[in-house]
Parts: sequence; C-alpha cells; structure tokens
Amino acid sequence: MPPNDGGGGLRNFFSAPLAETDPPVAAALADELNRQRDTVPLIASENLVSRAVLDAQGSVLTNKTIEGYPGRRYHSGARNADALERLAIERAKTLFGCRFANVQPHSGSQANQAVLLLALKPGDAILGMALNAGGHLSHGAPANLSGKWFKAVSYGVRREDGLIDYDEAERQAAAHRPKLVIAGGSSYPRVIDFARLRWIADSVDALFLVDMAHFGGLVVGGAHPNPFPHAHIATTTTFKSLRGPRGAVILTNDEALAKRLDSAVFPGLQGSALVAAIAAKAVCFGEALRPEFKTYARAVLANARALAAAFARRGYDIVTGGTDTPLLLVDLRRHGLKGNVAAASLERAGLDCNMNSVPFDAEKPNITSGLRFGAAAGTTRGFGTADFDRIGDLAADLLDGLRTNPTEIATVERTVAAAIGELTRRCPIYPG
Ligand code: DSN
Repeated sequence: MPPNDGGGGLRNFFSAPLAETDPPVAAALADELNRQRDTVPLIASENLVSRAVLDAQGSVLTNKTIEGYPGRRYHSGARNADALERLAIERAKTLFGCRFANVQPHSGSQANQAVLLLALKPGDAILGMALNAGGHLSHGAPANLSGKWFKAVSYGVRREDGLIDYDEAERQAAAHRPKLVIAGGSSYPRVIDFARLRWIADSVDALFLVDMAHFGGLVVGGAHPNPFPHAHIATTTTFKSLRGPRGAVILTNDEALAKRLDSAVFPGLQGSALVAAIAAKAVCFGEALRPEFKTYARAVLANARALAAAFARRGYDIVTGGTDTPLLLVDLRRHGLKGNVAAASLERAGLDCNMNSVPFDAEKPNITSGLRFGAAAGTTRGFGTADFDRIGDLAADLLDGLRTNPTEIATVERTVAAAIGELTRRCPIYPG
C-alpha cells in the first residue's frame, strides 16, 4: 500500500473527508447548503445546477493541466480532456445552431475580452450599451479594462420607455466608427433588435458581438430569438439561465473568426483550460439538449413575467413595463426607496436579489434606486407562476413596510420569512 499521506505525512490525504481535515471550510460549505435550501433565489446571475453538474465540476479533472485544443495539447495525458472538450463543443454547436464554439473561457468577462483581443488594438473604438442603462462592465465601462484600454463609447435607453435608443447607437457609430459593436448586458429586460444593431455595425465595417449571458438559456430553449445569423460572434455565460457551471462559451459561424478566437482565448488570454469546468459544461449542454429544457425555458419566462406583474399590481414600477428575458428591474424612485436598503430587508426575510441602478439613476452604484430579480433559479427549484406571484406579493409587503413603517420592518420580515419557509420546504433542493 502507498503511504496515502500526500507525500508529506498528512493522514489519509486521498480519502479523509473535508469535515475531518478542515472543519472551518466544511462548516461554511454546510452552512451555504442550508442557506440555499432556505432561500428563494432571485439573483438573475445565479441558478441551481444538477447533481450531475456538481459531480463533474468537483471531480479529479481538477488535477489536469491542458493547454491548447483537442488533439493539439502541450501536456500529455489529455485523452479524457480531449474527449470532454470535443463533446462540449459539439453539444454547444447543436444547442445554438452555429458552426464553431470555444468552451474554454473561465468567465463571461474573459469571453468578451477574447473578442476585444481578436478585434481591436489598444485605443480603438468600441460601442456598447452603457452600464447605467443596463449594459455590462466588460462592454466598455470606464472602470473596466474594456473602458480603460479602448475608446469606449456607448448608447443608452430612451427616457420615455426604457427601450434601447437605436437612433443614438446609430449616431454614436457614425461619429466614432467603432471596430466592435456590442449588444447585451446585465439588466436590460427586453428582446434586442439584433438586425438593427448588425446593420449599424455593418455601416461602419465593425464586428457585431452579442453577449447573451442572461438569456442564453432561453435561446436554446426556444423562448427567445437567437442572435444568429445577425451576430458575427456571440458569447454567453454558462451559469445563468443555461444552468451550468461557472464559465462561458464563445460562438460563431465564421471559420476565420473561429480560428482567431481560439488563439485569442489561448494563448492570448488564458493558460490551462479548466477541464473540470469543461466537463461540467458538457453535462449542462447535454441537459439543455433534452426536450424538458424547452419546458424549463418557457417556465422561466412565464415566471419572470408573473413576478413583474405582481410588483406592478402592487404599484411598483417595472423598467420597460415587463420583460422578455429571465430578469426584471424594479424602479423604486417613485416610492423614495433605495436599492441597498430594500435588498438587505429582502435578504433578512429569505429572498435573495441584488440592488441595481435603474436607467437615469441619480444614486451611486452601491446605493441605487432599483432591485434586479431573476426567475431562472426559482424555476429550477420548482416554483411556478402562482409561486412567483406570491413571491412578488411577499417582496412588495417588505417594500410597503420599508416605505410606510420602517421602524417596524423586523415584524414584517419575520412574517415574510415564515411564508418563504413554507415555499422552500415545499420545493427542496439537494436531498441528503
Ligand atoms: N454580470 C454579473 C451579473 O449580471 O450579476 C455577474 O454575472
């Protein structure tokens, strides 16, 4: 028998459970499991993955170093890594109906950075949706690399209806002649006119990137328009509505772009791919290829709309008046509430969401006048439209309480927490 001591005298290095070897870490994991079990998950950038995805992600594949692409690796022992990456690529292409996929990006931001690296030189212009209008940090926000190293110009939304101001995008493109036009974002709840933005990109010979991080799962489930054939390149994270591990994919139909994208990801931006994450992406894509995923995707959309309707019924403003995606944005300005205070109260009652700037928000990003909600994780948990209607009512009870009687909010939070407990116990997660 080998010593089984990790080469340094540690007892049962290959077999001792975490609870024995590192109790503080094990305690935090156990507490996190309980927290997730007892919470209604409404953070738009989260979901609950299957046991199968967890198994792939938490596997011995974490030991493997690979650089390069299947069949062209720089390290030996890549037999299973190659098979898994090929499988993930094939499944991603089938899911999104496109010809090429890179499944190595560690995150959505790195997927977008790979596109920047491919398309631009430092100082070149990019045109994306402004962060405070619903865009994403990696689309040219001043604090992000994309805004610091490139000349980032932006388009926003219209004051009257919160919808993308395509005329402004066209004017900005004509004035700055960007090399890359980006669609998508973190808190824009409506279908984007991909054809119009592609036309704008074509008018200045720019590449057109669609970042579908939030609605990618709805695209593969047939509940949202596909950015192809309009996009030259599309990126999506894998952990939001797509319901997989942390990470992202890059997709295209253009062979020449695909080759340059591969080089931009490795060696341009990343070193070794995360093989365990690629295996978990393959599992997630396999799940998304099943017919049941279409049912889930339709339910995500119906649930997001039910939640928006519940807030509206209770007198709260929904940016754009509704949603075509898994997310919705509640504008608290008319009620004089702050997003940070409201999110903290919801969390104490067992509702997880995030404070979020609303378009034309006068508050700082760490205060905000809005709350962003997502329906994907709650749908995975098993909640239907009646549950989301109830969840909206419970959240509105808290907002009403903060508005009318903030000193007594703890009483409302206890009442709402009891109702949340009934919901979460009815739809349990991760048994055992
Ligand atoms: N972009 C962040 C969000 O939407 O919450 C993280 O994915």
